[in-house]
Amino acid sequence: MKKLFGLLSMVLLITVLAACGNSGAESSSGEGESASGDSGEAKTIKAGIGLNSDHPQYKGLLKFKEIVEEKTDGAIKVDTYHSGQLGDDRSMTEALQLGTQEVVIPSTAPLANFVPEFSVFDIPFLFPNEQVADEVLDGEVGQELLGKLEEQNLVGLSYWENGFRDLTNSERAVASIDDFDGLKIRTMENDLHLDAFKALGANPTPMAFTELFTAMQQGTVDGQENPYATIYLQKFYEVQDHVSNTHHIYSPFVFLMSKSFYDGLTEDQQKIVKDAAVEAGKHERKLNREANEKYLKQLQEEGMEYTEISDEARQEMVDAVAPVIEDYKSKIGEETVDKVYQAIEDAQK
Ligand code: KDG
Repeated sequence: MKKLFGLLSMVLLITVLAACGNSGAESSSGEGESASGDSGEAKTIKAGIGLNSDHPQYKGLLKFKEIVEEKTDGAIKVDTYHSGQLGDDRSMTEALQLGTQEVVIPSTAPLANFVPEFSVFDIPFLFPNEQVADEVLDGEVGQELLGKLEEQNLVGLSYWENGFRDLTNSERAVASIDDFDGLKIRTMENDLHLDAFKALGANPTPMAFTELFTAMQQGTVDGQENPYATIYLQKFYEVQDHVSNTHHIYSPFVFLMSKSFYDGLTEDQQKIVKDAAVEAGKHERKLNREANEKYLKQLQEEGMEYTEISDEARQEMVDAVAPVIEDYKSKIGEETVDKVYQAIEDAQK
């Protein structure tokens, strides 16, 4: 009996050791994978965004999932999370650096805390329209900026669109710069946004998007600024009464991937995820433009009062923020600022 027990223990031990050896080899580094990256074990991309599942940003992410899973024949699986389920833009970006999350699509504004040059897109009244923004972002200088993310252990695969930001608040109709006086406005976590709102006379507070709705509901802030699609789809009209077409900043999104994950992909897979991020981005931009066009009307139907900013009133805002822009040129990097201004000029020729 003792002998039989000893034999059984030995067999069990050998089986366990063999199993450990196998799993170690498989998870080591994809060694022995075929060119298509098919090691038999699917790689998983955990992808998170801050906006909710109705927003074009999430629809774009689903498109990315569809393309990647189809083109890799299931060798790469994409799990999607919306509404800040994985955290806010900044903490998700940090998770990419640590390698605990693979994809996030933040606005460029919080990204400036990682690569200061991204703040060039925080310059108020920079882009005249979406088409010029597309040309600059998809052109040389936009791509050069994506390259700078590598030093931060991040890979920028493409630009998507958040869009032109417009002001909402629960205090008063904002028609001119005087109406900003003392308004408690939530801004994204970005110094240039903060200083620009101070220059307009407001009392700005930086805050993560995930905390914004409650802050407006509880009156911690009077207002915020975001594109109409976000204002409508996140139901901000439930806690905000006034909306004005300030169009003060155009926010791009950046499709970010963790560098350690990207480096672990085969060349074929890297091309697939890059192309998918570009393709899904085109889809997202289209949906987002359609959404921004239709949601201003629906915000009014939900009871928000809309105030149009006249050309003269907008010019006063442009003049008020001009010294802030001057001050930030050296912080952003003169070369980057000049290149972006030049690219905007070229795009309008
Ligand atoms: O998913 C993106 C959002 O987290 C965020 O970027 C939205 O513009 C935004 C904001 O105001 O924080």
